[in-house]
Amino acid sequence: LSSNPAARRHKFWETQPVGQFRDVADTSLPDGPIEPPTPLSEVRADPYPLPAAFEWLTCDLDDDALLADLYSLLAHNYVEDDENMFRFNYSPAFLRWALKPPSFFRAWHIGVRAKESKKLVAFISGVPARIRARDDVVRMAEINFLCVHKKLRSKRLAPVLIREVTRRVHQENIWQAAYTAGVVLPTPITTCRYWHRSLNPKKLIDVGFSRLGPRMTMSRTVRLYKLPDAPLTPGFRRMELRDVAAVTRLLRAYLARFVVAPDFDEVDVEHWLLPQEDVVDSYLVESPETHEVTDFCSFYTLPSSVLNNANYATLKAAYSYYNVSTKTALQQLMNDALIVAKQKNYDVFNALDVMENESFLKELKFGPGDGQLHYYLYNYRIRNGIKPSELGLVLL
Ligand code: NHW
Repeated sequence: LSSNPAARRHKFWETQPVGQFRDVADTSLPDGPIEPPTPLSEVRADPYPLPAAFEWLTCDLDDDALLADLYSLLAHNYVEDDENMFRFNYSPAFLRWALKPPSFFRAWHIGVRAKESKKLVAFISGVPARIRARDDVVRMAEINFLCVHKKLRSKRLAPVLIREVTRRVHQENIWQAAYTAGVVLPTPITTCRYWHRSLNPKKLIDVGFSRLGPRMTMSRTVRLYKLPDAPLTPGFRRMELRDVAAVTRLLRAYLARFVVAPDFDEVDVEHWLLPQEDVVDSYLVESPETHEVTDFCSFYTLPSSVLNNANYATLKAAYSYYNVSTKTALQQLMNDALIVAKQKNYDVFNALDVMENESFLKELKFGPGDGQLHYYLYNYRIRNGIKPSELGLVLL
């Protein structure tokens, strides 16, 4: 039809309670739920039908064999960059962390397998979250890891997976969801960009992730991205269990500034932010004088497989997660985050232009990436959307 995404038809999405492109100009529509909840007795009781050769499988991620199957489905079929040079390679430990937060629902870990071979061929998941939109804290599902095996693409399996997860979310009396995607669907609440900070520029250039700048040599490039050997801020240290209360206080006060943000309590902070090797890392500044925790930064670990390169199989990437500065300038705090990521052998540090990240990206030598990340809410309208800097939510 047109290269304008808003002009494209969406046979599935046009049937769903999401902001529709045709309503964008209608200022009479109120913020908040698009449809009211239906009585639980009216929620469909049976799973949606699948093509005859397939069956639903509620996944038990404590089962190592099942987790290995999920890992492998995603490692071979999940998100690639536009040029098909890299593919996300979420680790099994990461998947367990991402999918089993406090009060998770096993029924929301939804696989599809071939009846005969029992091979896992598709997946979608949700986890519960409390997300605040303006003054309204809403129970939502965060939907992620939607994946259909490459051989089964374009057969309208994705809408069946989405309807099924929606049904199972409704069964818990939850009527809203949050999700992100690289594709444009009706209708993003905001559109963000990834920025990338080289830590190992030589490898990034070798694998084709980045290019040597004009009039740059490799040795000048290596020098440009060089970082100190150890963090610079006095009192900068790894977060520990005993810090959960202080970090929760910092984070709650900070996230209150954004239009859309998670409503984290201590139980959430312990799960989502307490360091786990090669999954999530958090650091804070404890004042050497008062022992008060004044600043906090965190990143998660998401490697990418390097497709078709003779020298390297994976890129080790850190993704900026939640950061709070009250005493240490955000730029200095993030410089220390870069330094620890470099110490831990990450190749690149990525960050979205959400929250106050714009204030340090250029200064700390991040460069803009080519992909965009669109944020969506299901059954919740935010008229006119928001700016990336008004968004306080990072999904994995
Ligand atoms: S985004 C990552 C999604 N995964 C990948 O990109 C992996 C590689 N690709 C694939 O596996 C993070 C397939 O291409 C997928 C589509 C499975 C993506 N979100 O089956 P068909 C998430 O996981 C629509 C939503 O023929 P396919 C977030 C598309 O617009 N919809 O396509 C997930 C079209 O509908 P339309 C997507 O290529 C959020 C229809 O699917 C989509 O074989 C999910 C075509 O289906 C995407 N990323 O499979 C929504 N990609 O109306 C949650 C395509 O345009 C909503 N589509 O005709 C909330 C639910 C809970 C509510 C609770 C109250």
